[in-house]
Amino acid sequence: MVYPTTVKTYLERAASHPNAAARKLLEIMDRKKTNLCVSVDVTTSAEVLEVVRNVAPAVCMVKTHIDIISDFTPALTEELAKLADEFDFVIFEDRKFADIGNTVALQYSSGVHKIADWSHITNAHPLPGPGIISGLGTVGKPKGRALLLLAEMSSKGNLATGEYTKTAVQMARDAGRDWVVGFIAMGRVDAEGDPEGKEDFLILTPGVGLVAKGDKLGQQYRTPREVVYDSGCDVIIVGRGIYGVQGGREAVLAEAEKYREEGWKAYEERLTRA
Ligand code: 5BU
Repeated sequence: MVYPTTVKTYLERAASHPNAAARKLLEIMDRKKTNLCVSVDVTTSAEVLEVVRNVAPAVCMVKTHIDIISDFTPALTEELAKLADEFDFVIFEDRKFADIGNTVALQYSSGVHKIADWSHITNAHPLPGPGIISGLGTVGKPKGRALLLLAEMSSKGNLATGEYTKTAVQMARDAGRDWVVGFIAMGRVDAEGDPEGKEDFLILTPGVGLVAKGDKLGQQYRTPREVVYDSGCDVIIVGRGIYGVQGGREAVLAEAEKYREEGWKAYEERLTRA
């Protein structure tokens, strides 16, 4: 089945999106011709900034795990925000909130990381129920931020399947896409219940690799084409496959370019699929 959202351009979808962060992302994707998000899972501020500077021309989004940085200071997120403006990308803190509404609101706004101050997009497990969405919304909505729900995961044996995934999609529908703009998922989990593609959720997909098929800890990889063309996802998320390549700065950018090209080709082909 050709799901209607997958034959619309990112720019067309930007035009009708009610959320400012999602609109910004879709516009950047169109402008830079990229659906690549690089996941910067390195553990010092200097390494994060180095990887980001290397891959910046090729990405629409940079994904962080800010709690793995051993020498974190606010200077890091200030610099990331500057780079995001300069190189035209959005920042996605992959925080995977998973507590009651009151607690996640504090985790999102406060502590040392103050995630809502610099991260355009973050994500949450639907596990605790709709209170997690409203709790995060009290902090993120006034700032024009966006939330993704984890409807599926890439790791072997994960429990986000079947009814759980369906409930996650329903929770997003109930919340409205002016705040919940889409899902972490492996495919178009939103197709059922919206056959005409009127809702237009974003699907962001980790577990993407051109060479490796997985790691020793349950990660599973698919190619950009499988993710974007076969499964209709919107953004490919790549970590070790890009920042892990040997050969220094040029090699890292060259690898990012390779993923960008593969992801973009798959997107262009799906637009014209009959
Ligand atoms: P990798 O190096 O490309 O395997 O990194 C993948 C990143 O995406 C890493 O930061 C994970 O935390 C993240 N991820 C994932 O791999 N799978 C998931 O289901 C989710 C996030 Br949700």
